[in-house]
Amino acid sequence: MPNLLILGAGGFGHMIYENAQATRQFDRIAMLDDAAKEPAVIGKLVDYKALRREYPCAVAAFGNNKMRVHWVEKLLEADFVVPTIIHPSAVVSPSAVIGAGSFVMQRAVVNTHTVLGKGCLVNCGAIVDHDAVVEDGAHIGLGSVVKANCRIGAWRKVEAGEVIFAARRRIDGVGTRELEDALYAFGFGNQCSYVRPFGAGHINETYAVYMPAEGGKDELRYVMQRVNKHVFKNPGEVMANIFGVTEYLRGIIRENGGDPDRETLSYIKTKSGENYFEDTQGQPWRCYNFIPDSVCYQSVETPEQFYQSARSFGRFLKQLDGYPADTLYETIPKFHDTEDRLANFERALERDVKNRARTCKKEIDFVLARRADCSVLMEQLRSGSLPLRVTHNDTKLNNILFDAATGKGLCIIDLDTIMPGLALNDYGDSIRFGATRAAEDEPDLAKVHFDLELFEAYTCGYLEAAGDVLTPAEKEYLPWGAKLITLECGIRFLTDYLQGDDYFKTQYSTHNLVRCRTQFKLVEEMEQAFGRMQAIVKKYS
Ligand code: ADP
Ligand code: GN1
Ligand code: MG
Repeated sequence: MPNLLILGAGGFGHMIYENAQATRQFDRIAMLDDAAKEPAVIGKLVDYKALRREYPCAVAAFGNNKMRVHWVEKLLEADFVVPTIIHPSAVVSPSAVIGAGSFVMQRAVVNTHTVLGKGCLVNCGAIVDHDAVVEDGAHIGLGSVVKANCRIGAWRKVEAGEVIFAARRRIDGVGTRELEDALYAFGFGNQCSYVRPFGAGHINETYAVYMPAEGGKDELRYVMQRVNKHVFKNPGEVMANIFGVTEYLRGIIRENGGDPDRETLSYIKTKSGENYFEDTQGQPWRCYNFIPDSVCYQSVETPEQFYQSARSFGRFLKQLDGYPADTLYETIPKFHDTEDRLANFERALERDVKNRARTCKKEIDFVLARRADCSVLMEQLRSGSLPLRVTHNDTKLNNILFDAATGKGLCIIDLDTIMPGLALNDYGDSIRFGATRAAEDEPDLAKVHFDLELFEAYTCGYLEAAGDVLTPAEKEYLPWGAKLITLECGIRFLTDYLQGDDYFKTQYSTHNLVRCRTQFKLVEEMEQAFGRMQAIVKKYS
């Protein structure tokens, strides 16, 4: 065993002397001091170089933080081995990295992945928790606590009994205190590389959350969303539905040999165990795992892709066939009650708060001419000829993720509106958005057409996947589902336009009116093609 030289023979030096003895790693231990006279002191500090051969190991036991680091550096320069002295009663994680000449005293704890620089002192009973960084020469005082992920600067003294909380890092892409609070609430704040806005929904605010990955790259790992509280008045109920349904789906997917981590969303609870986080403004935030190697499309590219989305939505209906519908909250009351949507429209028209009715007379007349249509499915529901099922209620193409490798539908997203509803509405909403090559907000109506080839692809996929669940009456009314949900959606856009755009996100003042017009153009073309739509449905029933 080597001999050890301790520089400094004050009270602290003597503690280090005892601790070095307790480690049983050294043979002879001697001290250097300019003032103290006692048998263990064999010379002055300036003698250190001359003693290197006899004492190959040396430490600097000075209470002054800067002086301790200064001497550690001099000892290293002079080719001494400068060991760390860790008392046997201290608990030091095997993953902790501790620099030259640092001391960990009796009953101190240095936890997982902690990094200590050189010449540090973790005094008796102090705790340095996981992932903390303690820079050169810092002194962590008696019985103090440095909490996880904290950084203690060089030469800093943490007082006895003090508790240090992690200061927040600045995260790239985070522009608001609320988003930052949400990231910390879900436990990503300390590692997160950056955040960016994500997706193209009309309702929520969505962010992609990147984390450091192997090879120094960043990886999209989580999706963080601020739920629109104006639309969803009771976020607790929305989240209860979502946790209930996704956990149920996991079981079904597993039973069928699928991959529950890819085929349904996995929502994450906050660090305090809540299923969403409420920020200081009362806005709700939630978070789920991003599904790697998945793609989300804003418009249909090929009939095959639309067919695949139909299979997915059909399968979704089937998977939820046994879900206890009475446990679901109605997150938006009367969501697809077309008669109620019509009544709201008529109220908005009467009030005309923005004086916009004069700019959309044609669209208003379009609705008024179809007032009776708004009751067609509602009457079937009331008479019991169409059943209530657990439905998604917002089945447009950008609410499904595709597998990037196979091109098949992978996972249904945007589960806010899962409620008891009509299967026809789910089928119809997919047709509304996807059975056309034009965007929902295409301003040039000459480009907006209802596409029967796409209609057929979807109908085929939906009936293949869900045909055995649907009743003959449901199948018969599928074309009505397509036409009425398109009319209803147009009515909703028009209502929002009349009310001043306080529901759907808009980019310009007539955005909702432009959206309404595309919907009504599609309704008109569906009306013209209604017989052919019925024939196609029949072909696949
Ligand atoms: P909204 O109610 O605002 O439509 P969504 O949950 O549908 O909220 O999310 C908005 C958009 O974000 C989606 O349409 C999609 O474009 C994108 N998005 C959300 N989650 C994912 C995901 N896991 N992968 C890819 N895109 C996603
Ligand atoms: C909204 O949330 P998002 O963008 O997927 C709306 C749907 C409309 C759709 C029109 C909760 O869907 O009902 O059909 O816009 N969602 C809600 O594009 O109102
Ligand atoms: Mg969406």
